[in-house]
Amino acid sequence: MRTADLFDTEDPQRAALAAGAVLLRGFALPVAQGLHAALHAILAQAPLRHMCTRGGFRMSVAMSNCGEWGWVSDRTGYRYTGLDPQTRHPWPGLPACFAELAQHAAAAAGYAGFEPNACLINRYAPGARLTLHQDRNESDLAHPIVSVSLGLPAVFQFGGTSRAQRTQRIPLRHGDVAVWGGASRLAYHGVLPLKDGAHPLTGPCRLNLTLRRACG
Ligand code: MD6
Ligand code: FE
Repeated sequence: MRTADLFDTEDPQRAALAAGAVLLRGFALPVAQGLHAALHAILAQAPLRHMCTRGGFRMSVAMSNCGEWGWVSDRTGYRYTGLDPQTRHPWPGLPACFAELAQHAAAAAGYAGFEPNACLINRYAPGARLTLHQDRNESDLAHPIVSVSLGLPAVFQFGGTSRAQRTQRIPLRHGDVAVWGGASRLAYHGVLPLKDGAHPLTGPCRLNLTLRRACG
């Protein structure tokens, strides 16, 4: 598919990535500063940390969470927890501005009634990357995932439901929101190593928020 064919001619801001997956270009721009300010408060309570994979590798992306549930990884595997294993406190609450953005983006992508209860926060410094993976720790895969990009641009890899299928490369920029569900919910995806740069809001990094309905 040519890149130009991805764009809906009715709305040039909307790109269909695949069945069930929609990219809403710049959708979060009007609220980006508010999101960033809320993030600052969250990360003071639940600091970013480099988790380990089950295989024992330190992840290059630094992570934290807010909401009822937080995604964690360690030598025993991947799961959602109600407590931050580092502080032993509940994860900070999901700010209203996060939930509202996710609900509006989901509805714009055709997933009305999305009520997130978990938000994974990813911070990429230059060189950080996320290898191809599926998001499959959520109990009900009928709910979509809403992914918000802030700061430096990145290249998103997006494949099929088997690891062997070829991937497309999609640039994700500050303010872009991807909504991901239906036939794409178990698609393999990843992020290529972040390039050096500086962004007026975030400085030398990219921040990604993925809002989910993790459990219940
Ligand atoms: C990122 N995102 O963009 C990593 N997962 O930094 C993800 O892994 C992701 O963007 C599921 C759905 C959307 C995503
Ligand atoms: Fe993911």
